Amino acid sequence: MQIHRYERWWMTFGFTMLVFFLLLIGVAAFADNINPPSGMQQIDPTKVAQTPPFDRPGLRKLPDGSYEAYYIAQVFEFTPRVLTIPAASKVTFYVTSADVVHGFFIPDTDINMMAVPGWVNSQQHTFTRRGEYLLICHEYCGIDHQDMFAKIEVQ
Ligand SMILES: [Cu+2]
Repeated sequence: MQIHRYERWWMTFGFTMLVFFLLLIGVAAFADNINPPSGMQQIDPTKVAQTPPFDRPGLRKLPDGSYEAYYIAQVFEFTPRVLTIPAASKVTFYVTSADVVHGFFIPDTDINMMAVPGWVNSQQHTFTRRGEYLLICHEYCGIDHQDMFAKIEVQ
């Protein structure tokens, strides 16, 4: 079989790049210990409403003055639908899904998560501006996805 010289150079370049990038992934995974998220809290998606702390979704004040907010995402609503938070407080949001994958997004903040059945996702935010915030689902979850939202009032 006759392979043109340029074709051989190009195949050598492609193969070299493939090996180089596989090596980079190997170094990142094993030497630098960079891996997909693990050690996340798990939950039985069929028993979310009975599993503490999601059996009482809502806001909890911690001894250090910060807050924890527990949310359940389920077609096509968030529980709780309205949450009132004191201004300038640090809130850790915990969210899980009781059915399919949902989004958990609060525009104008850095809260942007996925609510995945079987897993508890969390993110922290300090609300410095008073007012009303919208919490929306930004992962298509079904026929009424566009109506899946909740409200957060910062007072
Ligand atoms: Cu949705």
